[in-house]
Amino acid sequence: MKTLKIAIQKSGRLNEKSVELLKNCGLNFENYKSSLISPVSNFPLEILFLRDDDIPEYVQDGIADLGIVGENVIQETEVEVSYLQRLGFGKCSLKIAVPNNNDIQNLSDLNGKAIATTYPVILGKFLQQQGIQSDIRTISGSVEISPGLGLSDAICDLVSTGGTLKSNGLKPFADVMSSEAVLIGCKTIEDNHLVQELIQRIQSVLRAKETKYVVLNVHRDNLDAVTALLPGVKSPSVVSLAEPDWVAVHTVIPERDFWDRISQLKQAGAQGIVVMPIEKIIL
Ligand code: PRT
Ligand code: ZN
Repeated sequence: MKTLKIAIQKSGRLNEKSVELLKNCGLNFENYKSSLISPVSNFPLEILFLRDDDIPEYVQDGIADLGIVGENVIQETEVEVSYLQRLGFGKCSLKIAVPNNNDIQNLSDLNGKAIATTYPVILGKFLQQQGIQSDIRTISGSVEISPGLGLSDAICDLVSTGGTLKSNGLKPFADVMSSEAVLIGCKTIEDNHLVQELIQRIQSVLRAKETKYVVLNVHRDNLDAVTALLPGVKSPSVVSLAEPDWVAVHTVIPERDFWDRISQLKQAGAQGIVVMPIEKIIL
């Protein structure tokens, strides 16, 4: 059986979450900071640790079969790869930002202005779509200081908390793209059964992360009202208790509307609500 290769970031913002995800998929490997390649002992897979900028091309060229990288890097390198799975971490947006005390009000005010960025390809396409002609200044880092130094009128950079913009006297002005880490594959790999197995494992981990396991007690008189609020994977499990008028209900609740759902359950008569994390959900 051919051993697959997956490229992940060696160090940086995506490294820890990428390693954690693969480990949660049950893959055993060493995460040596010094090594470039690490074999997985219980799956025909090798992990390549690379700079994130190199990952899309390695995958496109088939040097790695799979990769985990930010969508922003994929779009900027304009590679031909398949998007296999969004991974829900490394979320950020690429934004145009302008100095706080600035007369730029509308996108058209960017005509003729200089915008500094490390994402000239994505920014160029965005401005073209908007019919704006700016002077794109490609720089390799510390984009946020360039207006203060008089090198540009605006910047286009990744933003997550917005703290970097704020501390450099800049404000977000326009959204260019939103991004998160994604699993990509080379064009020929999608149907490979090992890739399918890995995608299923990743999906079961992601599903579990979005969901909580909940056990609660309820008087039989209130059982219908409580179960009406609960989806479960199929439907909630109802278990008898030693106290004949009471039952325990076991179910799963989506993380996103968790607190709303819990307060509705309490109002409907649920008591002793116990909430637990879930490791995996296999459908
Ligand atoms: O060494 P290597 O080349 O592998 O890494 P790198 O230094 O190029 O990338 P790295 O580790 O900084 O980021 C990897 C990926 O994380 C990016 O390609 C994005 O997909 C994602 N990501 C998520 C971010 C951010 N959030 C982010 N906030 N990448 C960079 N930033 C930077 C941004 O450029 C700016 O300088 O953080 C600053 C803004 O952050 P806030 O929180 O102040 O808004
Ligand atoms: Zn990089």
